Amino acid sequence: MAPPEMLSSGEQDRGAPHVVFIPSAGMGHLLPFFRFITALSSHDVDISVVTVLPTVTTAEADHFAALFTALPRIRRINFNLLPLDASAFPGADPFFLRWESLRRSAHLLGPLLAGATPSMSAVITDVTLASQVIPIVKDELHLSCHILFPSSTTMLSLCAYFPTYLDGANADHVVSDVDVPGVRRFTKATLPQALHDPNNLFTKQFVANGRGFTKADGFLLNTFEALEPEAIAALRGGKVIPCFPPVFTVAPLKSMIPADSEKVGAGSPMAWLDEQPARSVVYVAFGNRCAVTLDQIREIAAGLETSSFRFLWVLKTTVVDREDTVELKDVLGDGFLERMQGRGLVTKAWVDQEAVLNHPAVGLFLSHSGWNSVVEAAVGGVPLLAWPRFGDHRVNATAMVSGGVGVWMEHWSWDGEDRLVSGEEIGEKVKEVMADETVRARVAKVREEAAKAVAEGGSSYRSMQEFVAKLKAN
Ligand code: UDP
Ligand code: G50
Repeated sequence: MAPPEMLSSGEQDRGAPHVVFIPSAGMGHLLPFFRFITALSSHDVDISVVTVLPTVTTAEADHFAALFTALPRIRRINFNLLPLDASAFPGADPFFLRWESLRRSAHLLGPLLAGATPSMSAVITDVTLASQVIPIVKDELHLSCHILFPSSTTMLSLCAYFPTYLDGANADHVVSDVDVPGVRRFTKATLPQALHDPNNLFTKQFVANGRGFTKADGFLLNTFEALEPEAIAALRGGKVIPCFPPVFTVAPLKSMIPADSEKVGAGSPMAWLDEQPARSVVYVAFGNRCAVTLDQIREIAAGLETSSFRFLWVLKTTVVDREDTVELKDVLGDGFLERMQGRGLVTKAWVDQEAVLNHPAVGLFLSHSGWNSVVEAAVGGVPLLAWPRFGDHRVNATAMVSGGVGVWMEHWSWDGEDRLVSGEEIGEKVKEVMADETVRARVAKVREEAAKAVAEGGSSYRSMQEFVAKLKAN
């Protein structure tokens, strides 16, 4: 808090602002929240976090626990959801269902937050809840409401423009290519699969959220200037939609304190990486919730084997981690683990991916291009070989390529297509990109830009300062 003599005339010493965070579900959404909370906690701000238990996955529960242990001054506001009849949404993704139940329980947040002490001054919500939370925060509680957008700003531009696209060219609601003004044209095949169906649960949430954006007080963006300059400028300049709220680019955000599951010890992936030569290891991971089919897993294994490189492979076979009970040797087939002993490490456990991508032994990242993975690869200066699977991954891949982080295998399979990518093709591509010095030099430059953005005076540093000043002036 500023000493009284530093306050300008008419200004009163109001005490630290009390900011309430309303995170959603899925590690790709929670990690940027937790990282932003960690960053804000060093700015003389009171923080509360709305917490829903039980979480969908074990990884989420571990990371909530780690946050409250690492930052004991943060208050936890327990939020009980109304029951949701999941049978009304047959086959729906468990995270979309959790988002829906958060959205349908949002009206309970008004009374819950009105009673908070000290009284609140601002709310930061996840985008998945935006259209439900903004009216409660603005109209009932009369507080400011910012949205933290965990995916790419390129994806945000699509989300902001999509309702206009539906209303305008397309009275029959048949979705085709979408040309986002000032950003780029997304082919139909690049859009999240769900958006092809206007009745899909995700699509309904996505469109409602996009329609609510102009009522927000601002957006916190998980990106930095040099990575997505066009999308940031197009939103700021009102090209995507008129009157888009102010945006604050805050990435790359530092990691929070590691969860217990991430502790480094003998036999851990980090200890194994320490023994490998510089840039010799291919890191393979498809985020928290990509269930690659068994046949495709076997082809990836064959590709890694024929590539002859060392590798670290984080293998998940289910959407929800606690359902992942299969044995690695059964998934990978006869003798693979024995043959790869010493050359490759395969794990189903949670790894500290940020630390992996900052390790000098890692030379390539075969990834689904989840946005946090892209930003972490940029920070580590590790070229990304993108194999998008579903949702926002292909949109992110367009931003990843133009941002200079790596290459995108556009014709490799996408969920819903019944097509295997052969081990031979995977192995060849891995060899090619491992040897590509042009890609490596470009990502090394992006790495420098990422470091500059958060260093004193950099674009993300200044954005963070501006955001904190706005909170304190409220
Ligand atoms: N992650 C990790 N260890 C794991 C799996 C995932 O640290 O074993 C982190 C990863 O570093 C990233 C996030 O989880 O920060 C995943 O988000 P992303 O947007 O890349 O993909 P998603 O999981 O949402 O598809
Ligand atoms: C999962 C997914 C598709 C997808 C995203 C996922 C995003 C994009 C951001 O997390 O994160 C976003 C999500 C929900 C929403 C608005 C914007 O209502 O399968 O695009």
